[in-house]
Order: sequence, then structure tokens, then C-alpha cells
Amino acid sequence: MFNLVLFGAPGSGKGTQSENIVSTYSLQHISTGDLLRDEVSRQTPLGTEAKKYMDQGMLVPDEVVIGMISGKIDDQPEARGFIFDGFPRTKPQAEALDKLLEFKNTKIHLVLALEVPENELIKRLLSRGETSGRSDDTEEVITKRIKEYNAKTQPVANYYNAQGKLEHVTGDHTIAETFRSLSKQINKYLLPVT
Ligand code: B4P
Repeated sequence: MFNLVLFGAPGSGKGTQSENIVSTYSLQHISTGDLLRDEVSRQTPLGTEAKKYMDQGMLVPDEVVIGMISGKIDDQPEARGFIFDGFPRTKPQAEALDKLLEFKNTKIHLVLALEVPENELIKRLLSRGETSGRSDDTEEVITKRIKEYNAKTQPVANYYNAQGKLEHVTGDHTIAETFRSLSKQINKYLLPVT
């Protein structure tokens, strides 16, 4: 099994690149953003709670997010591996993921951090906001999401760096060029299936 964390600021291309990685390497995709938006659209109690945070550009509480993840891993016992997109976003989430995977006799093998300048992040998210209908793709909320990232998520990079698993990848080239850079790193562990 090969498990990858795709790490980066809001708008750095995590969701975009995950799609390519999933189809090229046949990994199972776990995006906490997608899972949370699904809960919100189905108006579940978890979704109603999460929406309050997401609409303000804040992270959803750790226990809510961690609780969602375990079941998703168990749902796919035959998986070649997982790509974690937008998770973990805090140190407690990273520690919980390590424990969860250890219990399942596996681990995180590689963390790829997409590096994109802040002005480009804002430009991308505002542009997505024109069509996405996402209530968090507005200028005010984007600014808060980036602040939240710098304060709470950036330290997760140090956590994985200390484990020798972190690799930085330039994320402000085209989608295809960025995918090539990510693939170079993944190919050290896993061969493409397509
Ligand atoms: P996410 O859904 O993870 O959203 P995101 O950070 O904005 O990244 P996303 O993957 O959607 O965008 P991408 O960079 O691919 O999180 C949303 C919210 O959910 C969070 O704010 C938080 O409240 C909550 N949440 C999620 N996970 C959580 C957790 N673990 N703990 C607590 N709370 C959590 O793409 C952005 C845009 O850029 C797209 O339009 C794309 O087309 C474009 N783009 C991508 N690559 C490009 C390139 N190379 N060139 C030009 N444009 C590019």
C-alpha cells in the first residue's frame, strides 16, 4: 500500500492534481473538503455544524474531521493506497492519521507540498468563485482561509519534515507541468497504471 498526502494552501491545486494522480496511479481519493461539502448539501447534523465554520473560512473542528476519515479508509480494504487531499490540516489531525494508519498496519509514505504565491492563490479562488457557487470563494472568506492556513496548517509541514517525508513542489506552473513534477516524486515509490 502507498499513502500520499497532498499538502498546500487553499487554491494551490490539491483537488485539481488529485484527480490526475488518482487516475494515473489508481489510488483512492479522500478529500475532506469534498466530504464536508457533501454533508452540507445533504443537510446532515455534521454538515450543518461544519457549514458554520466553512462559511467563515475557518477550519472545521478536528474531532469532526477525524471521525469522518476512519470509515472512509475501512470502506476500501482492497485499495492500492490513498491520496489524502486537504487532510491533515492541523497537527492533531496529522497525529490522529498516523495512529489510525498504524492500527491498520500501514503509514504515510510521502507528503507533497504544493508551493504557490499568495497573489496567485487569491486570483485562482476568485476566478473559481465566479462559477463554483461556493460560499467560501469570496474575497473576504479567501483572505481568512489563507490566514487560517498560515496559522494552523503550515506547521503540519514541519511535522512531516521531521519524519523525512516532505517534498516541496512548485505549483504555479500549468496544471500539466505541475502534475509532471508531482509524478517525478511519486514514481520513486509507485509505478503509474495508465
Ligand atoms: P478544500 O475543499 O480542501 O478546498 P481548498 O483548500 O480551496 O482547495 P481545493 O482543492 O478546492 O482547490 P484547488 O487548490 O484544487 O477546503 C474547503 C474548506 O473545508 C476549508 O476552508 C475548511 O473550512 C474545510 N475543511 C476541509 N478539510 C478540512 C480539514 N481537514 N480540517 C478542517 N477543515 C477542513 O483549486 C483551486 C482553483 O485553482 C481551481 O479553480 C483550479 O482550477 C485552479 N487551479 C489549480 N491548479 C492550477 C494551475 N496550475 N494553474 C491555474 N489554475 C489552477
